[in-house]
Amino acid sequence: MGRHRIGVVIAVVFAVLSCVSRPAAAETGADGWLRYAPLSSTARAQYASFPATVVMLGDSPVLRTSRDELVRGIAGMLGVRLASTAAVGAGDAIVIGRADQVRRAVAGAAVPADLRADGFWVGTTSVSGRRLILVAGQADRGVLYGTFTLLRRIALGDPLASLDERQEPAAPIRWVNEWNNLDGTIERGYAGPSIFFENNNVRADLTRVSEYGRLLASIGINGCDVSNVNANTRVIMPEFVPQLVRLAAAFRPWGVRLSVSIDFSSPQKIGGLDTFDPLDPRVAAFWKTTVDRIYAQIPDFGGFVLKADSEGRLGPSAYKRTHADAANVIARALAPHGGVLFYRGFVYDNRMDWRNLKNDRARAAVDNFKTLDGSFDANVILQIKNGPIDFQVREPASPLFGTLQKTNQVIELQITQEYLGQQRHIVYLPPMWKEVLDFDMQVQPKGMQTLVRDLVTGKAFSRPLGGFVGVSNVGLDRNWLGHHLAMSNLYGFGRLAWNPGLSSERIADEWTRMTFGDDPRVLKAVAGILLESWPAYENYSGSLGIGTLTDIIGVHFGPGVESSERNGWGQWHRSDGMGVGMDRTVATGTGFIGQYSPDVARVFESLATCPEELLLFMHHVPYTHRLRSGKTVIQHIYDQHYLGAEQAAGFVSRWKTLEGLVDRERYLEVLDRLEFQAGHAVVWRDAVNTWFQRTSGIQDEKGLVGREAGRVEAESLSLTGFTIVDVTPWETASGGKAVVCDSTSGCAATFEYRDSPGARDIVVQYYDQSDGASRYRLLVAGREVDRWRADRNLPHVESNGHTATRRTAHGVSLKTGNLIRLEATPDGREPAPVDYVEVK
Ligand code: GCW
Repeated sequence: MGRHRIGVVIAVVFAVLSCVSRPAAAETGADGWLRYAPLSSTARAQYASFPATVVMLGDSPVLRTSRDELVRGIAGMLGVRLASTAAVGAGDAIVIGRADQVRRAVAGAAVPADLRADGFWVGTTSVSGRRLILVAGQADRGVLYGTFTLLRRIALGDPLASLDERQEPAAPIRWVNEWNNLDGTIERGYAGPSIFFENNNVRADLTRVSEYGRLLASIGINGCDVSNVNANTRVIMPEFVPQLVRLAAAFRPWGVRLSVSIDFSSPQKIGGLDTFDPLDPRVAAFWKTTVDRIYAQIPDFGGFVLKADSEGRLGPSAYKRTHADAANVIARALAPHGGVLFYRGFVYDNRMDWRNLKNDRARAAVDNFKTLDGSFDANVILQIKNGPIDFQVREPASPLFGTLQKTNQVIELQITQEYLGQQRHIVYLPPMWKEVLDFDMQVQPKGMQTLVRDLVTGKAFSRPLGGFVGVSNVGLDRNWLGHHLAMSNLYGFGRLAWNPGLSSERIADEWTRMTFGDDPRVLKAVAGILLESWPAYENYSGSLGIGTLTDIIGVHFGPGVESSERNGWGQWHRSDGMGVGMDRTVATGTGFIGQYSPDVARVFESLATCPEELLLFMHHVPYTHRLRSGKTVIQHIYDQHYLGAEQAAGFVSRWKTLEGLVDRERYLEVLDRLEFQAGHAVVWRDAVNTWFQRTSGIQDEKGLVGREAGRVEAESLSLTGFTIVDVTPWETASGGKAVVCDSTSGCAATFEYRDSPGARDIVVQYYDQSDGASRYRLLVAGREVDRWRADRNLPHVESNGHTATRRTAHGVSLKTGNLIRLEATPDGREPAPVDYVEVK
């Protein structure tokens, strides 16, 4: 056999093999919801007469992307390889192009003449016996969005026969922000290093950026700020601009405009000036030169995001100038090029005196921006976080949305789960976002609703620019966000930015079908987990509007109830021996409630009408205050934490019903995260509950708090080599203490099982610090029943609420009198810490 023939044979064998094993190999999560998995034969049947040709009218990078995506999607889902042509011919076809072109090419097509920016129409028509599917965009981007919509319809198994759909986005701004640093790290990123930068440069290989552009385009996102709002001046320096050119090029075929974050002191830091005073003409000249230089190389550059006078960033206050002065000087440089300036509303004093009960960080946004309404230039957009504090598990809608009427605004939502479990917990966010978007600010004349979504889209006060910004922070992890299920949040953000009227249920259903297929058992289990996940997380991390009771001055992950108090950061919940909550009333508190319209304020101000999920955000009440259920606040706190932990445990059992229905890789990876979450929910529950029990001095009337059945403290076991240590904060260890091992040859803790014989779960709570990978072995009567390494890469180097982790050995057969032995070997600086063992 000649070399050539051997090559052919190998290629054929390889093709056959890779075909056979393809579904398994492909499921890394890299394609997100754009898997284009083959449709089931029943679903495929209804597309039996699908055209085999795509006609692309006109030509541009975005049109080519649209066509190629269509070819890819149809090949994947229907197994049809579309032929591509440039003109409508004799047979059936899918025709894609701008509305004017489609109208010209297909006589009588019902293409609307007045599509708004980014809008499209998809429909079917028949011309002299030929069946045509038409995708007509207002401009190229609309064609792309229309194409993705057609593909989604097929993926969801919708019939196409009577397709006649016009869509336009709710708002022009649908952007993501990525808090990426130039060194490749990501602030509040939980899925690996940056896809954009490494070693202070743009990465050499930008494949992942194009792939990200594809995901973004598929949900209608049209802009991306790639650099951290805690900005690095280098990103706009002349020598860096050619690198930005490469990023813009990677995004361009997907209709995503590039933007970067800027440092307000740049004129001084990199411009050679002795000032960055926004009213100094030399400063204006610096911004103009800088901006002109960028646009000369990136004509479709989007603009800048600016965080000024916030968390240590320099801003206009250095020169006693206003936020409007600061925004406008830069906006004026951008305006001639069509660029926009996002000015962040997240401005507050982080050195507030906590002793003063009238101080309130929640007031900051309105206090800072109210008087400036109307003084921003037309291309300035105020970027406002959904709530007045900072992405907590429950906050009211920021009153700033209703305060600004002559200023463009966008809502900033956080897709990355900074305070919400950092993608180690599943928290499906559309229900939370929708509560804010659907909140009625009541700032228009009586009888008229002023929903937050109509304020941010610009509809309520006819503002030309408005919309949605999502802080996404995807990383190099193949599945983008670290947790396969977390992609539902990126998907949900885009879908809501396009149409905030969509329901959370519908979004969850769409996403699940495309991500995991349409088996009804999968749909039910996944929807169940997603829709219950925010309430569950709220239940175990901080209910009644108290805020996420995490270590707020640290990594924002695990419990740390007291960290909010007695510091200048203003995330106070003001729990003391008598009561809990921030008094934000006008009558006796900080007056924050008075920042809402009178009708809204009236509801929040009164204990009788304040929604209970926001009770402790708005009021300080005694622990014995009775809720509408008749329960006291303190008992409610205890009970909700038990409920939340149970819900998280339920996610594991629901997911387990999907074994064999979901591909192995994603099944196991999701299972691993859900099991961690269920364990960490217990950590949360116990930390918060024991803290409140000790602080309030009021016992749990159900007698559960602090008395977990079957639990034995590590410090009470018979220890070989282990030493007993205090854990800080105390509530993050059962009994406040743990044991650690300082001997490289390992330590052991043993105890005798005294209960009745049977199959039991043995739980070990240990601390998985990030500075080592200790090894553990669990033995019963000398036989190993479990072994593991503490290598989860949790975000801390100490034993505390961030690193507390539970490991369960299921169904271990125990006899009365068995010796249970835990062996532990430290690694690096991690001393194999153990908190307790539980037999259940
Ligand atoms: O939530 C806080 C984060 C900071 C972030 C800041 C902001 C980028 O903890 O990491 O900084 O908000 O939004 O500016």
